[in-house]
Amino acid sequence: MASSDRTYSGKEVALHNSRESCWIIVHGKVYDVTDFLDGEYTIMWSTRRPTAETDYTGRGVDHPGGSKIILKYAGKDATMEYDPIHPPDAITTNLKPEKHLGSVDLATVEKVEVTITDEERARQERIAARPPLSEILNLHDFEAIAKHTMPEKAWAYYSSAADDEITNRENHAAFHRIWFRPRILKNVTKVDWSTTILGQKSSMPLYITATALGKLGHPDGELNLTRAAAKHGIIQMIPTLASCSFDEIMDTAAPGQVQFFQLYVNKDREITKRIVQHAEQRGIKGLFITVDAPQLGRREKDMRQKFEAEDPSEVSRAGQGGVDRSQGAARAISSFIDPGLDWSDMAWFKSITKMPLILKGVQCWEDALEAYDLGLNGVVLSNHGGRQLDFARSGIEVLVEVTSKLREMRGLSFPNEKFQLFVDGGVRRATDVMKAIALGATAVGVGRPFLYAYSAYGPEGINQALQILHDEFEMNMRLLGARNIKEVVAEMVDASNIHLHMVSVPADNLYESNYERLQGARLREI
Ligand code: 173
Repeated sequence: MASSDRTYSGKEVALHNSRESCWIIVHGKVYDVTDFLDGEYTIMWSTRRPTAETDYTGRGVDHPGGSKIILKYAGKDATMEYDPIHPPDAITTNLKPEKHLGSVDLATVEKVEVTITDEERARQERIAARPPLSEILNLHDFEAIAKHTMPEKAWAYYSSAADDEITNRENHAAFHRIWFRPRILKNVTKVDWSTTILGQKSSMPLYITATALGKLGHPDGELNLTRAAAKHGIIQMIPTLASCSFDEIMDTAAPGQVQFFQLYVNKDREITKRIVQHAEQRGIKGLFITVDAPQLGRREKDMRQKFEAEDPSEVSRAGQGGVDRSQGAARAISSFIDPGLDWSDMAWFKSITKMPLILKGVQCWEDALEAYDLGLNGVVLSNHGGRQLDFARSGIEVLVEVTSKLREMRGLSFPNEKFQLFVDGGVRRATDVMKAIALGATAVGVGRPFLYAYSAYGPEGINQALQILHDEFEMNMRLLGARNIKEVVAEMVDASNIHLHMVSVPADNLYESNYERLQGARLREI
């Protein structure tokens, strides 16, 4: 058997290009993935090498992307295809050590021929036709450019939402039902919109929330966010399902940079414990446990992409005893998430970490109250960007009932140091953030807009997005008559219509250009 310190030539690897013997190269290492072709594959997403008990579970799951895609790279370098959609350690975690064959002399590896399709050529032309960053005026603009310049699959994954995408649209629309009651003559020469979140300084009352698969939009993935967060003094919430490894992100952070961590709870609690304690040991300042995704929602735009990408024989295997690949990588990589998580687990979390514990994905006051009564440190009122339960209400709407009920039932006032409320979903403007702050939130999370910013314009894009938000805060704090975040109070907004699920503002042309028409089923081309 080959030993893992051997170095192969590209030619040797290229000989193993069949179903019988299938080797691939990822990041300069050679792997024998023949077994993955017939169902010895299950993705484990962890920050660490597995222990003997959790390893190589081999539950007979096919490679979620199908064997075809592996065979396409048989004998070749698969790094480019592998990177965005796999956990950094997917191969090492899932493949028995004896299948890690060694290294390859990359100079001898033939470059994978990338056939440029007409579609790709057209996309490159659109990229060349992007307006200069100086013409990008707001967060909607990034979305509009990203939509036309991102690879179609990546756009479909980031932008898709559950079912009829009603909640997805509602998230931003709900902010349209809140209007300002500005104060005048306040001497607003100096305005300061910095704040503290879970006791940590932030230059704005917002944080970068967790989103999966950051490399789909740009090769540096989440590191774009880490660097921009450092530059602008805001906090990044690192996702469990980042394309970059947790440690890579932590190592990229500036000294003293504050980061939170979003946790998907693994069915194997030992793995969860290891991840949580590793995060704490590396200095994470808040643990956000996702509680709204016991199963992944149906994102049909994303699903249709997969159908179109596959050949008819693959599609017809689904539902006939074959693996249903129609929900793609996201469904497959989410299979470790424990739908059995319940309230009784919270005591366990408290026993394994001293980090502040926040539930991410709370959608009614009853659950917020329960979290408070259990001594947790806060909740994120969120519907997961409209990607989970369609017709879940917006976080900003839920905020109004949570503050009111917790005031009534526990005498709490908000914002509250001990039990902090966060909102995410639909935030596109500093005014959206200010509405949430006025209504009692400590801060809001922003996800997709930052993905679009770096997908469309790379690191400068995310930098510009944050600068735009700073500029919007400066102006709108003055116009509202608030000199600091404490002065952004409930009396400054009229949210009396928040529970009316309709929008009475003029038709929003931004919606027309950014949100896509939902597609019905289409005939395949024959
Ligand atoms: O919203 C998501 O896409 C998400 O949270 C997720 C969950 C599991 C796997 C991939 C993405």
